[in-house]
Amino acid sequence: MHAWPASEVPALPGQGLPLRVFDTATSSVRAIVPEGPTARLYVCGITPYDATHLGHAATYNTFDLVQRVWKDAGHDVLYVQNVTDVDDPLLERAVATGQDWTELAARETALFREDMTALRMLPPAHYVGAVESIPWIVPLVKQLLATGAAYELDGDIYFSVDADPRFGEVSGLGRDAMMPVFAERGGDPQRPGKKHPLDALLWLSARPGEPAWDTELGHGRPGWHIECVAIALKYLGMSFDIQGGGSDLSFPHHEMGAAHAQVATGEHPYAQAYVHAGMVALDGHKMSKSRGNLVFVSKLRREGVDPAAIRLALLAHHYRSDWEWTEQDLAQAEKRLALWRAAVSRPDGPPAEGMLAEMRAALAEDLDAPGALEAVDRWAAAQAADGGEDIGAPGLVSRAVDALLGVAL
Ligand code: 5CA
Ligand code: ZN
Repeated sequence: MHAWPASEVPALPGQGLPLRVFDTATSSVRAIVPEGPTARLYVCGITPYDATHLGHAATYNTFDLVQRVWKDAGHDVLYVQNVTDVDDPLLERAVATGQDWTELAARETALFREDMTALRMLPPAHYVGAVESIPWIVPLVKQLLATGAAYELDGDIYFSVDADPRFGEVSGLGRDAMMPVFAERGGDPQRPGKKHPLDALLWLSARPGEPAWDTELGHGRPGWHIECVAIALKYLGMSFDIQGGGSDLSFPHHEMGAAHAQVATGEHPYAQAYVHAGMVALDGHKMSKSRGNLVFVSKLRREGVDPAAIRLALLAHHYRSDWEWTEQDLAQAEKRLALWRAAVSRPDGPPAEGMLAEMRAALAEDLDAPGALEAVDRWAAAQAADGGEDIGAPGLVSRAVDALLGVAL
């Protein structure tokens, strides 16, 4: 499917620093060094049964920063994102609201594109739906069956977690700790007949009233984890640089994805690093479509909120922290945006090269966006205090804020 239009990334003088970022698998901040000129990034996309909320936006903002740091350091970026356009929650919502599931998915995906465009998130080179990836999922599942890593149960096909000696490496969880999380996040540990309770669905045979496709695996539809693996392997190959998503995806989704891919290809690792954004909450609970405690990006936009202010509100929190959205977040971001805009609208100002260096240093060290904002705040405060005579400074600040933070002043 098509992605959304790219906003231009202005060129900056000099070059940014290599990216260091927290990798869940090693529990450490590590330098992520792409093998060649092109850095490869896969970010898990939405399940399109409801509109984009601020939690989604915060997660996509995180990986937008990753791309901006890489580009600033001289890399090309090959970015892939999926859309889980057939899965249980989408089908359940369609039935509950009497809608056609394809129309629901198409409408919410279109709204997501609009939100991403408004927020100036860089688009993926390949934006791929689960449905369109079925032709690559089928051979991958066949390969897992052939190696004995997958088995059939009443027409469904499961991945055997015992087939991967490295299982647990991504999340760092032991099997006892995995159990309740697996049950909470779409797994079926109780199903009788499974070889291990943690075994994950690769393929579901057709259920009455649900969509299904005729394939060599039978009449059915794909499981969730294998969808992302098939898309990532098709467009990025093994050992791509970063597998990204929110922290709720580290287990089971990214753990299973790594296991599926490593067992199917016989290669390791699936990704060089697994990077996870913290969860955004509202009213004391993680914002989630199933709970319904949501603030939608599109609703804020309709109310006339400047998307640049939404983006600044997200950037004010470090990507790894869990945080709660309040009205204050937006009010502070609007105030900051107004100050910055006033500062760059003057014909000259204090030199900004130091600010650029500080922004680069902050972002390269585990995407410290709050640190980058403070660097701009300091420049704006100096501008307000006694101005300066560097006629290039306001333009450089505008370009730096746009190129590195995706905020148009
Ligand atoms: N389609 C799958 C991934 S393959 C999925 O998880 N879809 S989603 O719509 O539920 O979430 C999309 C992305 O937003 C995921 O990376 C998820 O981790 C992230 N996300 C969901 N809720 C929040 C939240 N409250 N805060 C931060 N990120 C969130
Ligand atoms: Zn995914």
